[in-house]
Order: sequence, then C-alpha cells, then structure tokens
Amino acid sequence: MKDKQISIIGVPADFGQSRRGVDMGPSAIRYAGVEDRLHELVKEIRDEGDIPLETELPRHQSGTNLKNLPAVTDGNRKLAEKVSDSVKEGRFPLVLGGDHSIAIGTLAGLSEHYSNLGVIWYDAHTDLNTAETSPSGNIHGMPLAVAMGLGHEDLTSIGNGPKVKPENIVVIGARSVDPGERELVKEKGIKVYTMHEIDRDGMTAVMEDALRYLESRGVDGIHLSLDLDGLDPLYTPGVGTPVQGGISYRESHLAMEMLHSSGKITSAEFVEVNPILDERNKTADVAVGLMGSLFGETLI
Ligand code: 6HN
Ligand code: MN
Ligand code: MN
Ligand code: MN
Repeated sequence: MKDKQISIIGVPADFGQSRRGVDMGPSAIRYAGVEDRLHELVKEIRDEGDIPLETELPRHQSGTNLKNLPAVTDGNRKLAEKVSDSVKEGRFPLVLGGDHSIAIGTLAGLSEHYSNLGVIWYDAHTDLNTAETSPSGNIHGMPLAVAMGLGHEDLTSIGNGPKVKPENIVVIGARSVDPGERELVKEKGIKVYTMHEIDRDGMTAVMEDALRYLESRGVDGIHLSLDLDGLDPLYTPGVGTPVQGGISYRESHLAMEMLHSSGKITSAEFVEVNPILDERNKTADVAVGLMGSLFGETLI
C-alpha cells in the first residue's frame, strides 16, 4: 500500500568528524536519483531542501575535547525542529547526511512524538562514546550515547529528556567497538548483532530476531539509522571511517526488504556518504538502492 508521504531533509554537516567532503553527502544522494527512485513507491515525496547550517561558529570550545561542539549543537537543534515538524504533519522523515552526529537532532525531533521509540543502528560502529571514552573527540562517534542521555550537556539538552531507552536499541553490523563503548553495551544491556552473529546465523535470522525483540519492547515507532560504513567498504568505499569485514550488498538489501515487509519503520536516515572519498558516486548509488528496498522496491 502506497501510504507514505516522505519528507527528504538534507543535512550537509561535516563537523562531527575530521575528514572533508561528507557535507556533500546530501547532494551526492540527490544526484544518485533518490526522488526518482522513490516516487513510484510512495504516496508523495517532497524534498524539503537542506538545513541551513552555520559554518562560522568557533571550532573549539574551552573545557571540552569535543570537536566543533558549537556547530554540531546548532545544526542539531535546527534539525530536531525540522524532523519534529514533519512528523507533526504525518510525514515520514528521510534524513540525508552528513556525518552521523546528525542522528542527535533526528532522534531529538522524533522523541517529541514517540514515547517508546525503537532504533535500528546499522553501522560498523556502535557510536556510544562520550567525552570521557572517545579516542578521537569526534562527535559522530557519540550520537547513540547522547540519545540515551549520556554525554555533553549541550548535546543531551537538545529536545527534552532522554530520547531513546537502551533496551529499545538494536545495533546491526558492529565490528569496531571502543573499550568504553563495550562497557556501556554490557552495562545498559544494549542488543548488538555484531558481524559474528550475521556470519553465524545469517541476515534473515538476525533481522527476524531484531524485529521480534523491538516488538516485545512495545515500541511505538522504529527509526532506522543507517551508516553506509555498516556495509563492507567493497560496496561503500565513500565513507570516512571504513572497516573491513562488513555487511554485504545483498545482505543489506535483504535487511531493507525485511524492514519494508514488517511495515514498522516510521523514519530513517542515511549518513556518512562522502563523495570525495568515493568511486564514481558508488556509495550514494548504494544508499539510494537501499532506500528503494526500504520503501518496497522488488526485483520482479
Ligand atoms: N561513525 N569509534 C570511533 C570514534 O572516533 O569514536 C569511530 C566512530 C565512527 C562514527 O562512523 O559514525
Ligand atoms: Mn520514476
Ligand atoms: Mn560507522
Ligand atoms: Mn555511525
């Protein structure tokens, strides 16, 4: 049933990490044909353009090791409002990154409308660092912690209260997890399907289990946060923090197809596409293909 009214929201942000080019992600994804690919699969698709970001804010703030904190904070406040508005209008927010720090704003906006939101975090990383545990100071390694209410107050104070309960989070594809993140996973009981589980049980079993788990939590919506580095860099070379041994192209399509069949996904974001590091826009093409499967494209 074509019932979705999609709002495309571009976030040309690169402040959450250290490599140039990921701010061009939304352009690369549009150039790869996102609107054309999706318009026959949904009731309506509207491109809301890009969030206007301040590029002149100070890069450092005293008393913190977090890079570009003022710019990340400002951008995420604006994004939260935009995402919240689109949900208010009954639309499906489809956020295009930008580095993964933008998930802070997306989840803050969503949490105004969902009191028991589920999150599927498709990523090579768990993005659960805080200022204390981060090896890099890059905020794109922290958004999931921030969403649980952990981290710098400037970030956790975007929106109201904690955005996501640890028991409502599912990570898929993890294979590069820092020591502090590992501790947090155990302490908070976060459900993580690493590459080991995907290799051993297969993507079908992993997705079935993940969806069953979120269902048992009684979630009132599920957000998909898909970092293109969740896939193996063979398929998505245009990312800033590639990690070998990742999820395959077909496994990823299967995962998206299963999410579509579940009918449970209420918002999504595709992040970390960096056209400067890419090969002929391959990573943006893969992102758009995965969106096709997420919204119901079939092979025949
Ligand atoms: N991402 N765990 C590393 C860090 O710097 O905190 C890498 C984070 C990557 C974040 O890919 O969205
Ligand atoms: Mn078309
Ligand atoms: Mn990642
Ligand atoms: Mn990430």
